[in-house]
Amino acid sequence: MLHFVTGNAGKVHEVQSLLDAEVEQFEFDYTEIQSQDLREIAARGAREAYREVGEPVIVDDSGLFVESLDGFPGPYSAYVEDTVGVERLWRLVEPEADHSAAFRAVVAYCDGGEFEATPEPVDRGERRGPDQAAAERSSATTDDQVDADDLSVKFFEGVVPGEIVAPRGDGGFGYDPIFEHGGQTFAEMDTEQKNAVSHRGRALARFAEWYEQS
Ligand code: ITT
Ligand code: NA
Repeated sequence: MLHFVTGNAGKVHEVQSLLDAEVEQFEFDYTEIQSQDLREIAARGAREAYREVGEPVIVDDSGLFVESLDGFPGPYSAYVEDTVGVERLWRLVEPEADHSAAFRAVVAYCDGGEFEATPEPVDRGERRGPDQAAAERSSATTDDQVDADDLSVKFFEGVVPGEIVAPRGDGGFGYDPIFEHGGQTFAEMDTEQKNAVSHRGRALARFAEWYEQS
């Protein structure tokens, strides 16, 4: 049985809607280290939770990165939602000329086993300039490196670009009312529509492709 480690019911709903595999929510308060890196946070959570439950686990660490605020709130998105709130984040972005933003999700999987690293494509960067190759790497929507730490963790990432707008819609959770993609806010989409384009949906689709054939 796959355990999804989270206290966030909105995430659970999206994961259960997307994955064919049976998933059980596992509420476990893992150490959320202060880190700029979603991977580090997710990997720590996956290792701790695996040690606790002894069965396969996934952790989703995600965040909203606003261009004009240099990527804020990013890894601090949960803290900012709890303190400042979604409406006031919109007020902060409203006067800015550039409203562009991205949601990012890292799904970390741990089952106590070891995973093969996927080899880098041999032609990476050959037909592209170094700047573009670097940009592609930093905005990579797929990545499945292996952490060299004690317990192996496999990562699946998803990114979705959008715009910060005045709140609209009552679906979803968190920052969904102020994140617009393709003319609709995430809070105006149903779960399937959101999963088809969202950061979490993209990361989970990559995870599912790997998990269901392994
Ligand atoms: P767990 O750590 O227990 O999984 P969390 O809500 O604390 O739940 P994160 O630490 O990953 O999750 O923080 C992510 C923050 O970004 C949190 O404020 C979420 O509400 C927000 N967020 C993440 N994905 C989102 C989405 O799809 N739509 C809206 N807000 C999202
Ligand atoms: Na959290």
